[in-house]
Amino acid sequence: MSNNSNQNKPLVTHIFTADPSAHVFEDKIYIYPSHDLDHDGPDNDNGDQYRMEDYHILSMDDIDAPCIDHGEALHMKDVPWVSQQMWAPDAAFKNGTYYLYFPARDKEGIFRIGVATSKNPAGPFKAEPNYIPGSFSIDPAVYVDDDGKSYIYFGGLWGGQLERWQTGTFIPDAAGPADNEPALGPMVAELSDDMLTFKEKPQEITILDEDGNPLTASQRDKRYFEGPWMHKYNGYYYLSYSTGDTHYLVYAIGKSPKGPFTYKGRILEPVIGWTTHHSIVQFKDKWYLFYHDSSYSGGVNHKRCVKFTELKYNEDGTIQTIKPYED
Ligand code: FUB
Repeated sequence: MSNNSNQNKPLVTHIFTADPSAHVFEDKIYIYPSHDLDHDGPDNDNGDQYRMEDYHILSMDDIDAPCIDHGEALHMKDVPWVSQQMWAPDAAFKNGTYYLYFPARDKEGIFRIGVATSKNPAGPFKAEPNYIPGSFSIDPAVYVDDDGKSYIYFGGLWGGQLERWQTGTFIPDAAGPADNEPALGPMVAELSDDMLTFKEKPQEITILDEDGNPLTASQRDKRYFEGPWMHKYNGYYYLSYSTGDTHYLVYAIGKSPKGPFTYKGRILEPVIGWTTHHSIVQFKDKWYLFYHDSSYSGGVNHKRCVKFTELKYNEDGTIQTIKPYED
């Protein structure tokens, strides 16, 4: 599977990194990861072990070029509304400005999504003083469509708090749907032209099985858990995501950026470590999956390393499943 020196290896080893959102900006590959804190605290289902405090942006001039760490691009001490846990970010470019979208807990411990701006894809970024009004949960991913419209996708179960927003307000002890009920989908909203606010109330995305029925909460190897990503291939919208507690990266295809989407299959089999989180990007004439695992720390869930590998399509537009540790 590896045909150049960088593939399937940790891109950097001087810091722990995760949740890589890769983009081609200024003809280079920029990677916007989480920066995992190196601590030996306990691990739980609420994700308390993911105590990240800042972001470092990485770049590669070419797919086989050295990966550069551009240093601290944003720290939580410079974001007035944040109390802790700067989780998986994404970035977008529009109107000559780079935008960094990031989830973090506010002063009440509720996950919100913030935005910061820079004229340089590597930062440093300056955060807006408050989180995006109406934002909640985690894992923002922003897609700028060919017509110039931009969409933000977000949401994560368990520690990501998505279950708690089913009524539109935060219910601290709300449970998710029963096994026979439709699974919760990720949220989507069109962004305003200045990319700093939602243009509309976020709506839940429906993911269907191949018979046209919504995936149910019991279909844990297929249903949405966290880590949405949007890309377009041959005119179709591909929504990909993590199934969380079953540890797959999977995808669904639709004709509209807001869905509905039909489940199509797996992109990546489970990696070392609990979480799996990715992005998909075209660079020159090839497509790449950026992902992470916990291999470099010997399997510690919150000490992860970002990697990439080539992603291939079949003639019918389906994606070939990647086995992360097989050549
Ligand atoms: O990195 C913290 C959380 O772990 C992310 O927000 C999730 O997607 C999972 O990777």
